[in-house]
This record gives sequence, C-alpha cells and structure tokens, in this order.
Amino acid sequence: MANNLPLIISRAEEGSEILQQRFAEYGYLHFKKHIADEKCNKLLHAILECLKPHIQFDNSKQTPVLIGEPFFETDPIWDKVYPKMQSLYDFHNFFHQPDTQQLMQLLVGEDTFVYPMKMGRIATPKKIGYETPPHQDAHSHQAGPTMAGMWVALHDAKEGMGRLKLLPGSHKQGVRKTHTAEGVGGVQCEIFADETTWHVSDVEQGDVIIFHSCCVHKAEPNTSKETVRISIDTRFCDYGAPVFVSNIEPHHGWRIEELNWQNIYQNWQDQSLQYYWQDYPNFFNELRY
Ligand SMILES: O=C(O)CCC(=O)C(=O)O
Repeated sequence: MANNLPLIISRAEEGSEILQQRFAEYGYLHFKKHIADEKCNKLLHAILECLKPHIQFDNSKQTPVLIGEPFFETDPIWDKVYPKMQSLYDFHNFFHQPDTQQLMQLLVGEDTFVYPMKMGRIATPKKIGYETPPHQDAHSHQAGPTMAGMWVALHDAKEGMGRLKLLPGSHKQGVRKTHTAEGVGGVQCEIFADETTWHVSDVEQGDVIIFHSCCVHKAEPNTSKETVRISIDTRFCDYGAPVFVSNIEPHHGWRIEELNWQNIYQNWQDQSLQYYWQDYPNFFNELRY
C-alpha cells in the first residue's frame, strides 16, 4: 500500500551546502511561495487568454475551471491552444529571471543553463488515467546527473486537483526501465516493491519544486468537478554539462508543425532570449537510454 508524507520544505536562505545535502538525500527541494504572486498572475492570465473558451478563471475559487470538454496533452483541443501558450514571451522568460536563477544557482553553481524547452501543464478533470505517469526526466530528456527539473505552481492547488508527487530517494538507483503508458509523456518507469512512501502537499501560487533528473515523480489524478491545474516547468543544468539536442526544440514541436521557434518569436518585442542557446558548447545527439 502506498502512503503519502508531506513535501519537505526548503528555504533559499538555508544556503547551497544544506540545500545540496537535502537534494542529495531526497532528490527534490520544495520552496514555498518563492515566485511573486504578481509574476504568477500575469503569466496565468496570459495563458488563460490562450485557453479560451475551454478554460476560464473562477474568481470565487481563485482557480481555473473547465468550461466544456476535458482534454489532455495531444488531444485536438490541446494541440490547438498549446502553440498559443508557447508563443508567450513571459512563459519562456519566466525561468531566466533572478528569482528562478537564484534557486538554480544554489544547486548547480553560478553558471546555469536553462533548457530551451519550456513545458506548460493543463491538468483538466474528467481525464482520469491520463495524468502524468511516474517517470524520470533523465529518460525523457536523455539527461546527465546534474540536470534537474523546475516546476512552478501558477495558482494554489489542493488535493484532488492533480498535485505533483515525488518518490523521495528514488534518484539514488539510476535510470530505470520504462514502458509505454497512457497519460502525459506516454512513458512510465519501474517502481520497486519497497518504494511505498511518496511525498506530496497542497501547493500555493509561486511554490517551486526542483527535482533530480532521476527522481521519480508523477501527477495525482484531477478528481475535482471542474478545477484545472495549470503549472509550468523546465530543466536546467550547470553551464557546459551535456544536453541532448532534442531539448532545443519547442515542447511538442516534433508533432505540431506550427510549433517552431520562428512562429513562437513572431510577436516578441524583446529579442534577447531568441535562440539564446546557439553558442552552447555541449549538445549531443545519440540516445543514451
Ligand atoms: O505537472 C505535471 O503533470 C508533470 C510535470 C512533470 O512531470 C515534469 O515536470 O517532469
């Protein structure tokens, strides 16, 4: 029987030594309300504009709600709205600012590299069985041991809304066998018989969860009647670490033709982030796992 314990809370003020030790022990770090509400709200509402008329913000609940048909990553509605969301400058820039950079630096040192691929998650209700299955990002991103994921809650998310769940210590046993699965990403990894305790908590807007490339994580099913969980995430590493070349493409650019950088950049006022990875010295293109 699996059981749940709350996420262990970390604070940036604890400093890199303590945080790195905790990360090495549990495989993840959870920072409460590290990103300002204003920044999260600005992006959340820009995303909600892209998700019209399928999802809207409910002011009494302070969460997004589903208006019509439920959908998940790769469904026709998702394929239609996602390129709009991917075109938002604030979505990409989110992870390149001092607040997110500070946390990355505490973990991998002064010189960070943020993966070009940025992911947006739209977890609607009534799609039970299609939530993110347990997996390791080392496999999905062909990443080395110093890569980590950064996940940010754009609004509060309580139990029943598809919270992110982590398997503490699971990063210590390397990259695991996988099989195909329903749900976001379509791949599930092996879970060992003695791994029965997961860490999960309600999250607040601006909470950040950082996880090791081998830390197994998944989403809980969204069992709510109408609330939708919207979050964003990316990957990062120490500058110079090997990065698999597919990570320089937009998320789902491999299957949605219009989802390419040229289209994404079309209406950006600020061009400084465009193709920022072009001089990165260490891309590789042979599959590792
Ligand atoms: O938010 C989700 O449902 C999935 C997040 C995830 O798996 C990731 O960031 O690697």
